[in-house]
Amino acid sequence: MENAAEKRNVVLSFVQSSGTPTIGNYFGAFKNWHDMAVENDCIFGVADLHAITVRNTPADLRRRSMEMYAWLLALGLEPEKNIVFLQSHVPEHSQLAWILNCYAQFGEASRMTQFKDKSRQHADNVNVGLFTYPILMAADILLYNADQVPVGDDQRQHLELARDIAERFNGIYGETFRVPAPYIGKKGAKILSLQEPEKKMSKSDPNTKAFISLTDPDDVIAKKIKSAVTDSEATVRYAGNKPGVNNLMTLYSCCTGKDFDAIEAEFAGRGYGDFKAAVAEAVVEELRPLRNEHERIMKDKAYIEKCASEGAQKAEYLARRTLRKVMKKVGFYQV
Ligand code: AQP
Repeated sequence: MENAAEKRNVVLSFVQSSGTPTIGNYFGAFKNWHDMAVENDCIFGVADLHAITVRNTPADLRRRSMEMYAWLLALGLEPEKNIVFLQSHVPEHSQLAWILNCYAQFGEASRMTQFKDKSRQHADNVNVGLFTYPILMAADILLYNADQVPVGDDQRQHLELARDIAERFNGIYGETFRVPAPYIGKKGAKILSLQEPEKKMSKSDPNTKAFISLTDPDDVIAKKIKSAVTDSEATVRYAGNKPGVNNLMTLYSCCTGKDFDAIEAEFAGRGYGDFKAAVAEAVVEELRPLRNEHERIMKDKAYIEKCASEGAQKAEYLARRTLRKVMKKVGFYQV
């Protein structure tokens, strides 16, 4: 991948196959991935190992992982030029995660807000995997010496931990890992729930009206936006006490490229009905080509499997090199 004459940045990011991706995943992550793939060496993965921190039906997990992989292809990430693969196909992720577990502190992992949130959501299944999720994420990143990791705002804390672990390990054993930098997009880094706009939109939210899936048909998108929680002021303006309207303005801005001042001017003197209709139309137009491309790719399972298998081979080659180096430094006896 690397051209000897010109060193390109390695950009890496993953998405869990914990459901159908939402417009939160799309604006917070996928769109940046697509843009960054032009000028960087990119590694994109379906984090299916992360997805088992909550209970799944095996057949559902298999289907969702394949569908998620197809979304990465539908985004145009070009598996011939980039590495696009499924995390569970490369065992080095789990192997490095174990080693890094021994270089992460219990106190650090306990501070992760996603662990606290998910422990509340899944009080009947607070498993150790949920707790060590950020360490596996650190392994995902550090295996490939990523320079930049484009993520939504919710992953910022996990990325900080990955950086801390890398620096700690380098401090003990000498330069081993590249310390990755986060890339948080200026727009869409935190798309909020349509029903509870104090919290982020999530694909695993039990309330399906809270999120827009990339597979939602046009009329469903329009209905969900129409029923989005706003406020009683009936004025389209961006303000601290209007999370629902701010969120819809963000969506509209992500789709149209207009800034908040322009949006306020466009809807001055008009109510939320007009505004929501315009947001719905913009979101529908933004998602339609992607959804069509996904439907097309999903009909060609052989192509999906060929890409996934080649992607795993390329990823494993790089991952094995890093893991070997790490094992040597830690002191494992090698033959
Ligand atoms: N609401 C969001 N706004 C902006 N970015 C978001 N991302 C997720 N939700 C939003 C970003 O999408 C990328 C992939 O996320 P993930 O699937 O690996 O994990 P997640 O952050 O836990 O996403 P979900 O949708 O909330 O999944 P579940 O419901 O399974 O927990 C990441 O870069 C993330 O920041």
